[in-house]
Amino acid sequence: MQIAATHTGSDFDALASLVAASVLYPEAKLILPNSINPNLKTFLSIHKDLFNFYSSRDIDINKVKSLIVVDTSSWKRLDGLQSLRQKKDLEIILFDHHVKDDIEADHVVRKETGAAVTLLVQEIQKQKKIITPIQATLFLMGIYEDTGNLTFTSTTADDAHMAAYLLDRKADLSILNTFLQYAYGKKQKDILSKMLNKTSRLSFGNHTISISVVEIKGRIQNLAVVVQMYREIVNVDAAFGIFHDTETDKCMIIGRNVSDEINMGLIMRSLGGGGHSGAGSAQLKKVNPHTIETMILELIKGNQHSSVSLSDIMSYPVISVNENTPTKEVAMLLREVGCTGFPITDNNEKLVGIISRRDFKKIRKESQMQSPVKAFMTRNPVSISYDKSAMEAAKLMIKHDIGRIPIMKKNKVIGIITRSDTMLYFYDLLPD
Ligand SMILES: [Mn+2]
Repeated sequence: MQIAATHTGSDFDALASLVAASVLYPEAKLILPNSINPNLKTFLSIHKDLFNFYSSRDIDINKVKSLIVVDTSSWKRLDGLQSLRQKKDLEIILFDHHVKDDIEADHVVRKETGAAVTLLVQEIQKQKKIITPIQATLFLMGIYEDTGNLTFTSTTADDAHMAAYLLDRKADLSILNTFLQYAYGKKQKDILSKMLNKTSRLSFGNHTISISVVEIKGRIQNLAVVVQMYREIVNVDAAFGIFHDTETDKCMIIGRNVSDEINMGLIMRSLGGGGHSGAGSAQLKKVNPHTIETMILELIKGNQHSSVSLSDIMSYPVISVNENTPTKEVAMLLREVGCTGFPITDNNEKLVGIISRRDFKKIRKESQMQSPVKAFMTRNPVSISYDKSAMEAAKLMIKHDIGRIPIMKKNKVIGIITRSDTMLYFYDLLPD
């Protein structure tokens, strides 16, 4: 007899890996551990008939000749199958994304992917096995749950490739959302309402943040989901939850961010944790949660990409040219100053256009060089306010395919920002 097993406290990755194992090994009996996560229970209460699961008590352990283990490499995480450990001539096949542990297998597929099911789906794809849309949905749930919808830093290109493959195989995103939502249960709901009760918003330059300190008792799962929802409801760019576990005096810090100017990973790494620009977490022992709050604020203030505004990095003084200046003079001035374009203003110094090399290509005859520059300039130029960030300027340049943007203060051009200004800034080539 061949059986497939996974770790206790099964999550969607474990369940998906188990079902994927049955696609690769149709003879295998699937052993579902006695303890599984609540959102899995909800899923199974509806889908159980589709899968044929056994409990370790239902099978005769002595008849097991082959054991497939998925999503764990540790014997102690295999519920009720400990006696197999002593069994001689037992074939073991292992698929796992965790580091090596005490299960010695005859055939091992181990890679540090975000989800274990990714490894099994790769094999399914390779062997051209047919899977149903429901299987594809479950496998994708495994990938999404273990990779935080492909956003955790543990995510690999393999996970994303297999997610694409499963969408191709008709994985149903609406079903997936319904069941992954259950990660948000009563405990999570209570914490979210606590956070919302004493919410505060702070503005830093161009972005808004919110930090919330909440006391919890013991380990609570899926706090990241809570912070994610909190950020969306409070509608800030970056949200931080500092969860103080009063039993262990540990603080779990979780951050979610959508601003280009805050790097959550950087902040969390400074606190001893990790992450990437959009999401991160850290854990600190025996530190007052309000001290952590202050630390986060200091880190955001100290983040130079967030505090520098355009007026700090623009080119100035800016030379602007009156719209009635003959084009020939403008061309000479450009050569003299050694730049590639000027803002054009009217007699009231109002910005009316911009002239750049590209505009000079419109000139066909030498005589046209006598015409005022307003004949060739680009009208309605894109401009930006001096208190905006370099990132916003860069985004405008990409959106409008332009290399320079006049910087405005109270309807006056006070400077210009060029593509090279933003490049220098982003690559930290500017002196402090
Ligand atoms: Mn896993």
